[in-house]
Amino acid sequence: MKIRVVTMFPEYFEGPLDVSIVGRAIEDGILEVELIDLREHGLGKHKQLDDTPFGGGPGMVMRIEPLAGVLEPLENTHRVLFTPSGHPMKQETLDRWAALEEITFVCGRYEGVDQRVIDHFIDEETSLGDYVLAGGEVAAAAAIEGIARLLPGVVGNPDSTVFESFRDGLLEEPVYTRPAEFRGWKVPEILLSGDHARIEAWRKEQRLQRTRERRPDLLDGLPSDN
Ligand code: JCE
Repeated sequence: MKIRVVTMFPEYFEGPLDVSIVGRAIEDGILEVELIDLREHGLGKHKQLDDTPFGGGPGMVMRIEPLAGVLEPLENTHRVLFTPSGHPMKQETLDRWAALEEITFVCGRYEGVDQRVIDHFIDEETSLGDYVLAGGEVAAAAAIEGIARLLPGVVGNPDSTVFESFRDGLLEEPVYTRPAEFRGWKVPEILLSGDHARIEAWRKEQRLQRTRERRPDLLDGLPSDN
C-alpha cells in the first residue's frame, strides 16, 4: 500500500515512520509513505501558504493554489483532509482505508482550509476526535499506524479470525501478567484458576462493566444478547 502525506512539516513524521510496526512495514516493503512538502508549493519568494479570511475574523486560512497544485494530479487516489469538522475516525474508517492501494492524507494548519479546496480536491474529511489540534499531522500519524497494523504480512497484524471474536463492540477487559502478587496487590484469583469457562465469563462481565461506565454510547448499537 502507498500512503502520501501532504504537510508543511514533513520532519514531523521522521519519528513515527521509523519505529515499531510502521517502521517494520516500510522496511519490509509492505507500506510505502511519500511525504510531500507543501512549503515547496508556496507562493512567491516567501513561499506563502496562508492568507487572511474573506469577511474578516481571527486567524489565517490555507490558500487554494498550493493545495490545488499538489492534489489535482492525485485525483485518482482517495484524498482525505484531517479537520476537526470531519467525520470521526473509527476502526471501520481504518479498515476501509487499509483495503485501498493508495491514499493521500492532507494535513491542514492555521484555522482551516479554503472551502474550494475541499469542494474540488478532497474526497473525505476526517477528525481524530472531539478536541482541537494545531494541525492534521498527529491525525495522519495515528491513521498511518492504525492502517499499518492491518496490512497483510505486517508483524503484529492480528490473526483476523481469533481477533474478530474479541471484537464484540465492547472495551477490552483488564489484563495481568507475572508476578501474581506485587506489594500485596494480587491478580484476580479467577485468572489463576485454570477454569476457562469461568475466566471467559469474568472477562465478558469486565468488558460490559467497563463499557457501561466509560462508553455507554457503545452499548446503544449492540445486540441485547451481550
Ligand atoms: C487542525 C484548527 C480549526 C481552529 C488544521 C486540526 C483536529 N481532532 C482533530 N482532528 N484533526 C484536527 C485538525 C486537523 C487539521 C487542522 N487545525 C487547527 N482547526 C479551527 C484550529 C488546523
